[in-house]
Amino acid sequence: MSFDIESARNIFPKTLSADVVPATLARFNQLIVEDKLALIWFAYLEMGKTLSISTPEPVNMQFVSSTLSQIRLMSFSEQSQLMFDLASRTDRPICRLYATWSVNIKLGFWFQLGKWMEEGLVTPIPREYKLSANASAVLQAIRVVDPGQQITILRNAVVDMGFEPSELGAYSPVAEPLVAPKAMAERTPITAIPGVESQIVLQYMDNLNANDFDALIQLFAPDGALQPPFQRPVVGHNALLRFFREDCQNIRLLPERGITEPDEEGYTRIKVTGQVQTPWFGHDVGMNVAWRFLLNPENKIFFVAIDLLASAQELLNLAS
Ligand code: ECH
Repeated sequence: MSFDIESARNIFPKTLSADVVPATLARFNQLIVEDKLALIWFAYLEMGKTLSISTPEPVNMQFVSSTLSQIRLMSFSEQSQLMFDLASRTDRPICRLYATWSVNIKLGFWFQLGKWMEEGLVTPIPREYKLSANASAVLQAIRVVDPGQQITILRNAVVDMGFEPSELGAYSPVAEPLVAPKAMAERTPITAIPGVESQIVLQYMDNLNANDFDALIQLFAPDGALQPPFQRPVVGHNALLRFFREDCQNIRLLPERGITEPDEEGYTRIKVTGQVQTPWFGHDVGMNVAWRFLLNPENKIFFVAIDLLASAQELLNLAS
């Protein structure tokens, strides 16, 4: 039996991913819009006490700056309405525009609004706002998960706002400008991952760490796929290149250990566990992840899934 993408998704089925993330988001999505916004605000303030978030580079904010200035000029009630509409995915131009932005642009947009809310320049969430019992329970659920899971919940809540991209029609996606790949002399290659001999896997990590997406893409089979945490696989070189350029700049992969297992018909399964850092939080948050690779007989990546792990103990689970 040769693999297809659906069957490849099931390699290393004993990997425990952080199901608490989609479960908490599903509960969040049931809340009324006022509660959603207030809950994110309270979660954000609480997390800000232990984690520091990096200010986005001005060049990355150039595409949202006119929208942000427009919002600053609005009255408080217009600003509230706008946030309400974004969170409830109302059909209005600004929500459609938001849907064309890459993940990091959306996060940068809210980052700036959050700052202005703190400064009182954009309507704040009233301090006396009382969350419903359901919303308080969701906030409590967020408090008790690890920081990597907390920021993933926040990120995914922000991604889903605005408007349904598949209903936009033709549009040009807006992403941060591309940074140049790191010069060879400045790279610190990953020399070894215990349990993993494959040069392809090491090169995958090194190229991603160096923002060298053209080299990275060459490691994949033409019909190869990558499945980000809690998402459907991204399939084929064009879609992968677009995904890497839009969503994967300046992330840091810190693989720790792995296991290699031959499969049928010349395929090889490799599982690696370790940590990932996002430029938003740097060293403050190490997300515990697994990479589940399936290499084809030509030694190309046919499939790789990235899972956010249920717990730090899962870093040691290399069972197939
Ligand atoms: C305020 C109140 C009103 C409503 C809103 C507000 C603002 C909220 C803000 C939230 C900011 C949140 C942020 C979250 C950042 C999360 C980043 C994450 C990154 C994970 C990356 C991973 C990468 C994995 C990958 C690997 C690969 O090998 C292949 C590629 C890839 C408060 C105003 C909304 C401002 C900044 C979770 C796991 C390892 C798949 C990418």
